[in-house]
Amino acid sequence: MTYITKPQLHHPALAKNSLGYTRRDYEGSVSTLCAGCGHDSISAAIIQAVYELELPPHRIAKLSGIGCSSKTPDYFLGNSHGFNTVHGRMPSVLTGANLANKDLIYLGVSGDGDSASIGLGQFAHAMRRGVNMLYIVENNGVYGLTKGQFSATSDKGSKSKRGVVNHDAGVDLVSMALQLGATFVARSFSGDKDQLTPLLKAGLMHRGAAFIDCISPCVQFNNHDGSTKSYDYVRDHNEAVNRLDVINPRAEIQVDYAPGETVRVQQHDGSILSLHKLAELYNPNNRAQALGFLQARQARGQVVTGLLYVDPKSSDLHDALNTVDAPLNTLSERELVPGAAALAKINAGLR
Ligand SMILES: Cc1ncc(C[n+]2csc(CCOP(=O)(O)OP(=O)(O)O)c2C)c(N)n1
Ligand code: SF4
Ligand SMILES: [Mg+2]
Repeated sequence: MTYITKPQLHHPALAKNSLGYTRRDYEGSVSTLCAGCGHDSISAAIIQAVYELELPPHRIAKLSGIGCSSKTPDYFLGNSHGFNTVHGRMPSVLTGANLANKDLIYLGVSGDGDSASIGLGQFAHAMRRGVNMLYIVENNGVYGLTKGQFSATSDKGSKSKRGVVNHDAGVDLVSMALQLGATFVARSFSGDKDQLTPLLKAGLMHRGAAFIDCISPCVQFNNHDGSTKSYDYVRDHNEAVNRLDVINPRAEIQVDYAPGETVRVQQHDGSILSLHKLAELYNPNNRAQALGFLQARQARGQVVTGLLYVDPKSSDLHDALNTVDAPLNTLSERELVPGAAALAKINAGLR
């Protein structure tokens, strides 16, 4: 929470999207995070992505847990729905909200402590159920808010600011998301806005569980030699598998691509992901190969970034539950409580 208010006036010449909103209309309050924190760069990329997607702010619901990362939804999308939940509990609250109103676009924001430590079970079940959302972990390898303890994503052998070595194996949320059945899995870096912004756009438009693990250096507690989540380490070890463009269905679809070098994937809403291959033979439609590729590169000390896996035929929890088309929160009491005769018919069908 910040008490510094932002001026409401916009420069009249600021560019507007087709809804008449400027980029500033998607901002939130002034950030209170440390200057240089990677999380602020992710907030800036989210604002850019939603502005470019031309989404009405009232159609978005942002939910988070507890941590510096989970504070960030206060700093973007100030006119959207928001719920700051309990530490590690964002996925279950988001699942409930999504079941009640499937018409909103859900953005879950979490930290590595929030998702890989206390909230690991919640993360796992949201992925395997295919909750329709974009789930972002702002991964700095530490508990930033509580002063820099190792988190479960800290790599084995990495060092804390005071030189203490982490002896525990790190949890890799990207591998977990792939194994658990997420239908859109990516990793990016807060310092690479060109890669991150289109990934956010594609993830927001994806139907099903979309997951982005975003390495986001903590300048206060984890940006030193010996850390594998520092700005220098990620810049030196970044192995991008592809570059992504997202073409909105509203815009005229014009893609300049050379066969063999670009993969085009159409999403449910009609948007087209145009993937420019960088890593030789990298195929983003093969879950098993994505896991193998990740592990092989990880063994070489590389941080693989880009869109690692996407299922173009993805489905979500509502498809699995076969819910009605109308959002459940719009149904009347008569529809929700159909009476004794309807209940008797259902019971008879189960005998
Ligand atoms: C139930 C509960 N346990 C512990 C805490 C203390 N706590 C607050 S934030 C946090 C860790 C945050 O780490 P992370 O999710 O990585 O966020 P970061 O601050 O690094 O962005 C902890 C342990 C809490 N708020 N609630
Ligand atoms: S403590 Fe670390 S994670 Fe928290 S705001 Fe500062 S730099 Fe960011
Ligand atoms: Mg953290």
